[in-house]
Amino acid sequence: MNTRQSTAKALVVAIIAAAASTSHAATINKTLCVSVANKTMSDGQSITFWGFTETCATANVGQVPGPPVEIGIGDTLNLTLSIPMGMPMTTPFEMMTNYPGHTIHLHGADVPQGEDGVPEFGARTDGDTYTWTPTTVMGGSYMYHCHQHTVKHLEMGMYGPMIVRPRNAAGTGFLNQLTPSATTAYNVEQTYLFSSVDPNYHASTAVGDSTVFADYNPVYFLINGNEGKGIATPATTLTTSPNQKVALRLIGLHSVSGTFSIRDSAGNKKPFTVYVQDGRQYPTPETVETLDVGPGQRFDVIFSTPGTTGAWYPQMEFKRLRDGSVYATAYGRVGF
Ligand SMILES: [Cu+2]
Repeated sequence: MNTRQSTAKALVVAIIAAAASTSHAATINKTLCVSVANKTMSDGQSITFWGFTETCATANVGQVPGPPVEIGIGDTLNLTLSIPMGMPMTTPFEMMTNYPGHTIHLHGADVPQGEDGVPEFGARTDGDTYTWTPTTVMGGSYMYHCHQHTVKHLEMGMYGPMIVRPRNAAGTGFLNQLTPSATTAYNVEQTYLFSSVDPNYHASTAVGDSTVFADYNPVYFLINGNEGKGIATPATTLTTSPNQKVALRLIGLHSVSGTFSIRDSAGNKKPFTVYVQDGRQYPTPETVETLDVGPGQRFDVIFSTPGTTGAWYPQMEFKRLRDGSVYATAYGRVGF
């Protein structure tokens, strides 16, 4: 290494060290409750969900997905699940005779077992506080979900996005970057949380170790809780301008396979670059036209809008686990 390389390396180390500083770290306290949410689907069928909500004193206000949990690198998150005292409780707090209550599992977070929200490993199911402090290398997208009888409760809608963001040098706000690396800078961002729904799993008879759980036959495929069955009826929309960098946070909470792409109105694929997978930055970003997103996975990607006005359609082909055939495609829209 020559002197110039050495100086350059020292500068990079200094910049990384500055970005990694946690001297301005904050403590984020957030409380979630569980509430029923009834959604009318595109075919007119009403489906009962259980959703997390910050509106704890009101009935039937569950959100699917739950409210986003945002935390800065170096911050300490105290995420509290508040469940009314006096178990056993009424629906949705005690629908499962053998599996009462709920937890919050911070999926992908490196936490001690006591913060992990897994009842099989001793987690409380009558409310608890879950604490996590993400380090410098953990910028990116995560998810939280209930881990009580996961097959049932995940399907019922008990999930939401969790985003770990780099703070600015003063600690007063977040940078528009996926990670502390300036190479991940973007102008605008949006979360694409994928999920699937099998109505049979939502039936009141689907309790305990019911045989209904032996097979999974999803009927509805959601982005951010909406079906978005065509480009004219997108599940989620973002409006920006030409020549902008758009970050999409892809979060897989579906229980099937899926392939993500971004296409124009004629169906032509547009390239996008994957910077972060499962909360860790790639050493070398990868530019692709399709990306398989499986259950539990997260990808943070960036694409550039073209120089002229128009719209592109980020979309997810939901596929059968057995043979990869497509169930349905859910569409979003980015206008520019
Ligand atoms: Cu639950």
